Amino acid sequence: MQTSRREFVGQGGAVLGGLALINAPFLAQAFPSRAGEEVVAWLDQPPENPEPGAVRNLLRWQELDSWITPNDEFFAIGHYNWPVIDAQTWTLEVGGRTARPLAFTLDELRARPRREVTFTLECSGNHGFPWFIGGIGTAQWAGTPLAPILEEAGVLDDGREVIFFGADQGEEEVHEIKTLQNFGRSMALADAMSPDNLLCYEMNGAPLPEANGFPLRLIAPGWFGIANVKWLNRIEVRSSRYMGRFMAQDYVTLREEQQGGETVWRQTSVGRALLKSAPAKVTRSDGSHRIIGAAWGAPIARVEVRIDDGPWQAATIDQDEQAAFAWQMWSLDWPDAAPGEHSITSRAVDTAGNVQPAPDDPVIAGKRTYWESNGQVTRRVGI
Ligand SMILES: Nc1nc2c(c(=O)[nH]1)N[C@H]1C(S)=C(S)[C@@H](COP(=O)(O)O)O[C@H]1N2
Ligand SMILES: [Mo]
Repeated sequence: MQTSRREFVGQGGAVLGGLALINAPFLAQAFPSRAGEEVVAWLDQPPENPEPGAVRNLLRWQELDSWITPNDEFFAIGHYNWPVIDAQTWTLEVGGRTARPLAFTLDELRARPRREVTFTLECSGNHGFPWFIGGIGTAQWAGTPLAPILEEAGVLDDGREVIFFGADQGEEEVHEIKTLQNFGRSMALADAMSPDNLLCYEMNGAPLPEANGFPLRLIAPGWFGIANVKWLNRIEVRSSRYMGRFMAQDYVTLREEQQGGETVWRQTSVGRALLKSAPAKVTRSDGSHRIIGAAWGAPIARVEVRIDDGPWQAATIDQDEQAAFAWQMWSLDWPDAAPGEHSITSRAVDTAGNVQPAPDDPVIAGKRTYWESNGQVTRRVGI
């Protein structure tokens, strides 16, 4: 793969040892690190993952040391089974309300125009539970654009929704009627036609790992994880709204709002990513401390950090590794850290001036379900 990364240079501009000479693409990332630093472990470590069958390999924030998450450290979520697919016999079907139903082999998709996107994939449930704070990772995804394929299929005039089906299946029950269904998620036709969407077969230069959707998945940059359907084998255009489990039951945000003194309930399907940031780790080097974190979900203008009840301080944003849909690393030097326990909170501000909401912001306080938990994250550390 192309590794147009700059040399392994710390934020101060010093080349660290001889590492720059080693051709190891995922070591060679800029990251706000200092030679000889050690990580000060968080006091509030997340509890053990209670759902190892469905959720794997969560990011361990304090071990974060690269902009790109290596494939073997990338989290994975499978709500049904974890299909192992034979790429030789697998095909992608495109049909429904289309003039020309199409089918593609993996080789045929790989022969089409190739595009890459560096995109931070976050599960919308991330930070919804104390144990679930590592459902996030950033990869360079490669594939072929979706929109030209829908154009070739010829969406009929009444086609309004595009459903992406995975090969994984599970039992669903509606009014005591049990059915075996494939994982499915839909998008409005206009959203599906976005030039950003890729039919993705590669992750960080390697074929998609099985856990991340081999041989093909949708990559929908700017959308929460759930939209990025893995083990994709059928794309279906329909004239009516798709109301499958992962659109209309799970991954539904229920929020209380006050409108003119009345309580109004807003119940929405999880959709686009939201502005967010989190402290990743605190490091110590020669007795001085530094707070390092990430911000994502919207174009980031700045990140601010608060220690205990102190003032919000502007963090430095890494200018070297930036991409429209990827997280931004930031850091704040903490030279005068006093011994004892401290809390660290970060908040991101996007280029439109929106601020990542505080826990008591109505948008967070009025939210009843755990999805889309983009409120400010506080961690505890002992100095
Ligand atoms: N077919 C299928 N696609 C899926 C899922 C799934 O269970 N089945 N899980 C979704 C969820 S909830 C998330 S957060 C992302 C996670 O992608 P990853 O496993 O590659 O990290 O995949 C999404 N795509
Ligand atoms: Mo998810």
